Amino acid sequence: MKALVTGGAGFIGSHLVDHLVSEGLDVVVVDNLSMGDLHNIKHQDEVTIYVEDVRNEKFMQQLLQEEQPDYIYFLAAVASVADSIERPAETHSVNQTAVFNMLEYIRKTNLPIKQFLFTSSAAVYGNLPELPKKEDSRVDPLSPYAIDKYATERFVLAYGELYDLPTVCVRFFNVYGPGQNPSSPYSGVLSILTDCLQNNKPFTLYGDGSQTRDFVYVEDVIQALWLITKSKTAHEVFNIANGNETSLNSIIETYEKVAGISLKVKMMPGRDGEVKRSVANIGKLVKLGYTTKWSLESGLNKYWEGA
Ligand code: UD2
Repeated sequence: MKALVTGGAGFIGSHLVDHLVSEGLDVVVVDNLSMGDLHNIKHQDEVTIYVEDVRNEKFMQQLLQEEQPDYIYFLAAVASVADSIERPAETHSVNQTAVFNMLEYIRKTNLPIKQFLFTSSAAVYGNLPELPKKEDSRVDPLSPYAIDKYATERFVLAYGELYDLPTVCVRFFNVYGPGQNPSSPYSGVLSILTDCLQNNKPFTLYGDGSQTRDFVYVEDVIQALWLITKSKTAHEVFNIANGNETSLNSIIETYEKVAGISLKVKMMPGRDGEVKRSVANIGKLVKLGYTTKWSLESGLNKYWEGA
Protein backbone atom coordinates (compact mmCIF):
# COMPACT_ATOMS: atom_id res chain seq x y z
CA MET A 1 0.00 0.00 0.00
CA LYS A 2 1.21 3.44 -0.83
CA ALA A 3 0.27 6.79 0.70
CA LEU A 4 0.83 10.27 -0.66
CA VAL A 5 1.04 13.00 1.98
CA THR A 6 1.01 16.58 0.71
CA GLY A 7 2.51 18.87 3.34
CA GLY A 8 4.32 15.78 4.65
CA ALA A 9 7.28 17.78 5.99
CA GLY A 10 5.01 20.06 7.97
CA PHE A 11 4.07 19.74 11.60
CA ILE A 12 1.10 17.36 11.40
CA GLY A 13 2.17 15.87 8.06
CA SER A 14 5.53 14.67 9.34
CA HIS A 15 3.95 12.92 12.33
CA LEU A 16 1.52 11.25 9.94
CA VAL A 17 4.34 10.20 7.61
CA ASP A 18 6.25 8.57 10.47
CA HIS A 19 3.13 6.74 11.56
CA LEU A 20 2.35 5.49 8.06
CA VAL A 21 5.92 4.20 7.69
CA SER A 22 5.59 2.38 11.02
CA GLU A 23 2.37 0.79 9.73
CA GLY A 24 4.37 -0.58 6.79
CA LEU A 25 3.12 1.72 4.03
CA ASP A 26 5.27 3.14 1.25
CA VAL A 27 5.10 6.88 1.71
CA VAL A 28 5.52 9.68 -0.80
CA VAL A 29 5.78 13.28 0.40
CA VAL A 30 5.23 16.50 -1.52
CA ASP A 31 6.15 19.66 0.35
CA ASN A 32 7.42 23.05 -0.79
CA LEU A 33 9.06 23.59 2.61
CA SER A 34 7.35 26.95 3.07
CA MET A 35 6.58 26.01 6.66
CA GLY A 36 7.77 22.42 6.68
CA ASP A 37 11.25 21.04 7.29
CA LEU A 38 12.54 17.67 6.09
CA HIS A 39 14.17 17.14 9.48
CA ASN A 40 10.67 16.81 10.92
CA ILE A 41 10.45 13.40 9.22
CA LYS A 42 12.15 10.78 11.39
CA HIS A 43 12.02 8.05 8.74
CA GLN A 44 13.41 10.30 6.00
CA ASP A 45 15.46 7.58 4.30
CA GLU A 46 12.41 5.31 4.03
CA VAL A 47 10.27 7.94 2.34
CA THR A 48 10.18 9.31 -1.22
CA ILE A 49 10.33 13.08 -0.94
CA TYR A 50 9.54 15.67 -3.60
CA VAL A 51 10.28 19.29 -2.75
CA GLU A 52 7.55 20.78 -4.89
CA ASP A 53 4.51 22.99 -4.70
CA VAL A 54 1.08 21.36 -4.82
CA ARG A 55 0.05 24.20 -7.15
CA ASN A 56 2.36 22.79 -9.84
CA GLU A 57 -0.44 20.99 -11.64
CA LYS A 58 1.70 19.25 -14.25
CA PHE A 59 4.03 17.94 -11.61
CA MET A 60 1.18 16.70 -9.43
CA GLN A 61 -0.45 14.88 -12.34
CA GLN A 62 2.79 13.19 -13.31
CA LEU A 63 3.37 12.23 -9.69
CA LEU A 64 -0.06 10.62 -9.38
CA GLN A 65 0.50 8.65 -12.57
CA GLU A 66 3.94 7.47 -11.58
CA GLU A 67 3.31 6.75 -7.92
CA GLN A 68 -0.32 5.52 -8.09
CA PRO A 69 -0.99 6.06 -4.37
CA ASP A 70 -3.73 4.09 -2.64
CA TYR A 71 -4.24 6.76 0.01
CA ILE A 72 -3.98 10.50 -0.41
CA TYR A 73 -3.76 12.78 2.61
CA PHE A 74 -4.05 16.40 1.55
CA LEU A 75 -2.40 18.40 4.33
CA ALA A 76 -0.56 21.04 2.29
CA ALA A 77 -2.10 24.41 3.11
CA VAL A 78 -1.61 28.01 4.04
CA ALA A 79 -2.62 27.08 7.55
CA SER A 80 -3.58 30.36 9.11
CA VAL A 81 -6.68 32.50 9.36
CA ALA A 82 -4.66 35.70 9.83
CA ASP A 83 -2.32 34.83 6.95
CA SER A 84 -5.31 34.24 4.66
CA ILE A 85 -6.53 37.75 5.41
CA GLU A 86 -3.11 39.13 4.39
CA ARG A 87 -2.82 36.90 1.29
CA PRO A 88 -6.31 35.78 0.20
CA ALA A 89 -5.42 34.96 -3.42
CA GLU A 90 -2.40 32.87 -2.53
CA THR A 91 -4.33 31.08 0.21
CA HIS A 92 -7.06 30.27 -2.26
CA SER A 93 -4.66 28.83 -4.83
CA VAL A 94 -3.25 26.39 -2.27
CA ASN A 95 -6.25 25.70 -0.05
CA GLN A 96 -8.78 25.27 -2.80
CA THR A 97 -7.47 25.24 -6.38
CA ALA A 98 -4.69 22.72 -5.78
CA VAL A 99 -7.11 20.31 -4.09
CA PHE A 100 -9.74 20.78 -6.75
CA ASN A 101 -7.22 20.14 -9.54
CA MET A 102 -6.15 16.91 -7.93
CA LEU A 103 -9.72 15.68 -7.53
CA GLU A 104 -10.46 16.57 -11.12
CA TYR A 105 -7.43 14.65 -12.32
CA ILE A 106 -8.39 11.61 -10.22
CA ARG A 107 -11.89 11.75 -11.70
CA LYS A 108 -10.73 12.13 -15.29
CA THR A 109 -8.14 9.37 -15.12
CA ASN A 110 -10.13 7.03 -12.88
CA LEU A 111 -7.18 6.74 -10.58
CA PRO A 112 -8.03 3.79 -8.30
CA ILE A 113 -7.61 5.38 -4.87
CA LYS A 114 -8.77 3.79 -1.62
CA GLN A 115 -9.22 7.03 0.29
CA PHE A 116 -8.77 10.73 -0.37
CA LEU A 117 -8.60 12.60 2.92
CA PHE A 118 -8.86 16.39 2.94
CA THR A 119 -7.85 18.31 6.03
CA SER A 120 -10.24 21.12 6.82
CA SER A 121 -10.55 23.17 9.95
CA ALA A 122 -12.69 24.18 12.90
CA ALA A 123 -12.59 27.65 11.31
CA VAL A 124 -15.60 26.65 9.19
CA TYR A 125 -17.89 26.89 12.24
CA GLY A 126 -17.15 30.58 12.77
CA ASN A 127 -18.71 32.39 15.69
CA LEU A 128 -22.17 30.85 15.85
CA PRO A 129 -23.26 30.26 19.44
CA GLU A 130 -23.96 26.50 19.37
CA LEU A 131 -21.29 24.66 21.33
CA PRO A 132 -19.77 22.10 21.26
CA LYS A 133 -19.51 21.98 17.49
CA LYS A 134 -20.86 18.84 15.86
CA GLU A 135 -20.02 17.96 12.29
CA ASP A 136 -23.59 18.84 11.31
CA SER A 137 -23.66 22.13 13.28
CA ARG A 138 -24.30 25.23 11.19
CA VAL A 139 -21.22 26.75 9.63
CA ASP A 140 -20.28 30.41 9.28
CA PRO A 141 -16.88 30.73 7.64
CA LEU A 142 -15.58 34.23 8.42
CA SER A 143 -12.20 34.46 6.70
CA PRO A 144 -10.78 33.58 3.26
CA TYR A 145 -9.16 30.61 5.01
CA ALA A 146 -12.42 29.33 6.44
CA ILE A 147 -14.33 29.94 3.20
CA ASP A 148 -11.73 28.03 1.18
CA LYS A 149 -11.71 25.17 3.65
CA TYR A 150 -15.48 24.88 3.69
CA ALA A 151 -15.93 25.22 -0.07
CA THR A 152 -13.20 22.64 -0.64
CA GLU A 153 -14.89 20.25 1.80
CA ARG A 154 -18.02 20.56 -0.31
CA PHE A 155 -16.07 19.83 -3.51
CA VAL A 156 -14.36 16.86 -1.88
CA LEU A 157 -17.65 15.41 -0.62
CA ALA A 158 -19.58 16.15 -3.81
CA TYR A 159 -16.86 14.55 -5.94
CA GLY A 160 -17.11 11.56 -3.64
CA GLU A 161 -20.85 11.24 -4.09
CA LEU A 162 -21.12 12.22 -7.74
CA TYR A 163 -18.18 10.28 -9.10
CA ASP A 164 -18.06 7.49 -6.56
CA LEU A 165 -14.72 8.47 -5.06
CA PRO A 166 -13.87 7.43 -1.48
CA THR A 167 -13.39 10.93 -0.11
CA VAL A 168 -13.47 12.09 3.49
CA CYS A 169 -12.87 15.40 5.32
CA VAL A 170 -11.52 16.15 8.75
CA ARG A 171 -11.78 19.39 10.70
CA PHE A 172 -8.71 19.99 12.81
CA PHE A 173 -9.16 22.01 15.96
CA ASN A 174 -6.00 23.44 17.61
CA VAL A 175 -3.27 20.87 17.17
CA TYR A 176 -0.03 21.17 19.16
CA GLY A 177 3.10 19.15 19.82
CA PRO A 178 6.70 18.69 18.76
CA GLY A 179 7.71 19.91 15.30
CA GLN A 180 5.35 22.88 15.13
CA ASN A 181 7.29 25.76 13.65
CA PRO A 182 7.15 28.85 15.91
CA SER A 183 8.85 31.18 13.44
CA SER A 184 5.83 32.87 11.91
CA PRO A 185 3.44 35.16 13.79
CA TYR A 186 0.75 32.83 12.41
CA SER A 187 2.26 29.73 14.00
CA GLY A 188 0.21 27.79 16.52
CA VAL A 189 -0.01 29.63 19.81
CA LEU A 190 1.51 26.76 21.79
CA SER A 191 4.64 26.68 19.63
CA ILE A 192 4.98 30.44 20.16
CA LEU A 193 4.41 30.09 23.91
CA THR A 194 7.06 27.36 24.06
CA ASP A 195 9.54 29.57 22.23
CA CYS A 196 8.78 32.51 24.56
CA LEU A 197 9.14 30.41 27.73
CA GLN A 198 12.33 28.76 26.51
CA ASN A 199 14.02 31.92 25.30
CA ASN A 200 12.69 34.42 27.81
CA LYS A 201 10.85 36.35 25.10
CA PRO A 202 7.71 38.40 25.74
CA PHE A 203 4.49 36.78 24.52
CA THR A 204 2.04 38.93 22.52
CA LEU A 205 -1.50 38.19 23.67
CA TYR A 206 -4.13 39.15 21.10
CA GLY A 207 -7.35 40.13 22.85
CA ASP A 208 -8.03 39.63 26.54
CA GLY A 209 -7.18 35.93 26.62
CA SER A 210 -10.77 34.85 27.24
CA GLN A 211 -11.02 33.32 23.75
CA THR A 212 -11.27 29.54 23.98
CA ARG A 213 -9.84 26.72 21.90
CA ASP A 214 -9.94 22.92 21.84
CA PHE A 215 -6.26 21.94 21.99
CA VAL A 216 -5.41 18.44 20.83
CA TYR A 217 -2.01 16.75 21.05
CA VAL A 218 -0.64 15.73 17.68
CA GLU A 219 -0.36 12.02 18.60
CA ASP A 220 -4.13 11.92 19.16
CA VAL A 221 -4.61 13.56 15.77
CA ILE A 222 -2.55 10.83 14.11
CA GLN A 223 -4.55 8.18 15.98
CA ALA A 224 -7.73 9.76 14.55
CA LEU A 225 -6.43 9.94 10.98
CA TRP A 226 -5.32 6.33 11.05
CA LEU A 227 -8.68 5.17 12.48
CA ILE A 228 -10.45 6.98 9.64
CA THR A 229 -8.24 5.26 7.08
CA LYS A 230 -8.63 1.82 8.68
CA SER A 231 -12.40 2.20 8.91
CA LYS A 232 -12.56 2.75 5.12
CA THR A 233 -14.96 5.60 5.80
CA ALA A 234 -16.11 7.68 2.85
CA HIS A 235 -18.32 10.71 2.27
CA GLU A 236 -18.09 11.87 5.88
CA VAL A 237 -16.72 14.78 7.90
CA PHE A 238 -15.01 14.30 11.27
CA ASN A 239 -13.99 16.78 13.94
CA ILE A 240 -10.50 16.03 15.24
CA ALA A 241 -10.08 17.52 18.69
CA ASN A 242 -9.77 16.73 22.35
CA GLY A 243 -13.31 17.72 23.28
CA ASN A 244 -12.36 20.25 25.99
CA GLU A 245 -12.74 24.02 25.92
CA THR A 246 -9.78 25.97 27.31
CA SER A 247 -9.28 29.72 27.42
CA LEU A 248 -5.98 31.20 26.32
CA ASN A 249 -5.52 32.67 29.81
CA SER A 250 -5.94 29.25 31.34
CA ILE A 251 -3.54 27.56 28.94
CA ILE A 252 -0.92 30.22 29.69
CA GLU A 253 -1.35 29.56 33.41
CA THR A 254 -1.11 25.78 32.96
CA TYR A 255 1.96 26.07 30.74
CA GLU A 256 3.70 28.42 33.18
CA LYS A 257 3.16 25.78 35.90
CA VAL A 258 4.42 22.96 33.66
CA ALA A 259 7.53 24.95 32.71
CA GLY A 260 8.03 26.50 36.16
CA ILE A 261 8.59 29.85 34.45
CA SER A 262 6.47 32.96 34.51
CA LEU A 263 5.73 34.51 31.15
CA LYS A 264 6.08 38.16 30.17
CA VAL A 265 2.87 39.14 28.39
CA LYS A 266 2.36 42.07 26.00
CA MET A 267 -1.31 42.84 25.28
CA MET A 268 -2.52 43.65 21.76
CA PRO A 269 -6.01 44.08 20.29
CA GLY A 270 -7.70 40.86 19.12
CA ARG A 271 -7.12 39.66 15.54
CA ASP A 272 -9.68 40.17 12.76
CA GLY A 273 -11.73 37.18 11.67
CA GLU A 274 -11.02 35.34 14.91
CA VAL A 275 -13.27 32.79 16.47
CA LYS A 276 -14.20 33.68 20.06
CA ARG A 277 -15.07 30.23 21.39
CA SER A 278 -14.22 26.83 20.00
CA VAL A 279 -14.81 23.31 21.28
CA ALA A 280 -15.72 20.10 19.49
CA ASN A 281 -18.11 17.28 20.01
CA ILE A 282 -15.91 14.27 19.17
CA GLY A 283 -18.65 11.64 19.42
CA LYS A 284 -18.42 10.66 15.77
CA LEU A 285 -14.72 9.93 16.06
CA VAL A 286 -15.22 8.07 19.34
CA LYS A 287 -17.61 5.72 17.49
CA LEU A 288 -14.64 4.74 15.30
CA GLY A 289 -12.69 3.82 18.46
CA TYR A 290 -10.95 7.13 19.19
CA THR A 291 -9.87 7.73 22.78
CA THR A 292 -7.88 10.82 23.66
CA LYS A 293 -4.64 9.62 25.19
CA TRP A 294 -3.35 13.08 26.06
CA SER A 295 -4.91 15.60 28.42
CA LEU A 296 -3.81 19.20 28.09
CA GLU A 297 -1.55 18.81 31.10
CA SER A 298 0.11 15.57 30.02
CA GLY A 299 0.44 16.84 26.44
CA LEU A 300 2.05 20.07 27.59
CA ASN A 301 4.40 18.17 29.89
CA LYS A 302 5.51 15.92 27.05
CA TYR A 303 5.89 18.88 24.67
CA TRP A 304 7.88 20.88 27.21
CA GLU A 305 10.19 17.91 28.06
CA GLY A 306 11.05 17.50 24.38
CA ALA A 307 11.41 21.23 23.69
C1 UD2 B 1 -6.28 27.66 14.39
C2 UD2 B 1 -5.49 27.10 13.24
C3 UD2 B 1 -6.01 27.62 11.95
C4 UD2 B 1 -7.50 27.37 11.87
C5 UD2 B 1 -8.22 27.89 13.12
C6 UD2 B 1 -9.67 27.50 13.16
C7 UD2 B 1 -3.22 26.80 14.05
C8 UD2 B 1 -1.82 27.27 13.98
N1 UD2 B 1 -4.10 27.50 13.35
O1 UD2 B 1 -6.19 29.07 14.42
O2 UD2 B 1 -5.34 26.95 10.88
O3 UD2 B 1 -7.71 26.00 11.69
O4 UD2 B 1 -7.65 27.33 14.28
O5 UD2 B 1 -10.35 28.26 14.12
O6 UD2 B 1 -3.55 25.81 14.67
N2 UD2 B 1 -2.54 34.09 19.81
C9 UD2 B 1 -1.95 35.03 20.63
N3 UD2 B 1 -0.62 35.29 20.45
C10 UD2 B 1 0.13 34.66 19.50
C11 UD2 B 1 -0.49 33.70 18.69
C12 UD2 B 1 -1.84 33.44 18.86
O7 UD2 B 1 -2.60 35.64 21.49
O8 UD2 B 1 1.33 34.95 19.41
C13 UD2 B 1 -3.97 33.81 20.01
C14 UD2 B 1 -4.75 33.95 18.72
O9 UD2 B 1 -5.14 35.30 18.52
C15 UD2 B 1 -5.92 33.00 18.99
C16 UD2 B 1 -5.30 31.90 19.86
O10 UD2 B 1 -4.10 32.45 20.38
O11 UD2 B 1 -6.94 33.63 19.70
C17 UD2 B 1 -4.95 30.67 19.07
O12 UD2 B 1 -4.21 31.10 17.96
P1 UD2 B 1 -3.59 30.09 16.89
O13 UD2 B 1 -2.95 30.91 15.84
O14 UD2 B 1 -2.77 29.07 17.57
O15 UD2 B 1 -4.84 29.31 16.37
P2 UD2 B 1 -6.23 29.81 15.78
O16 UD2 B 1 -7.28 29.25 16.67
O17 UD2 B 1 -6.25 31.25 15.50
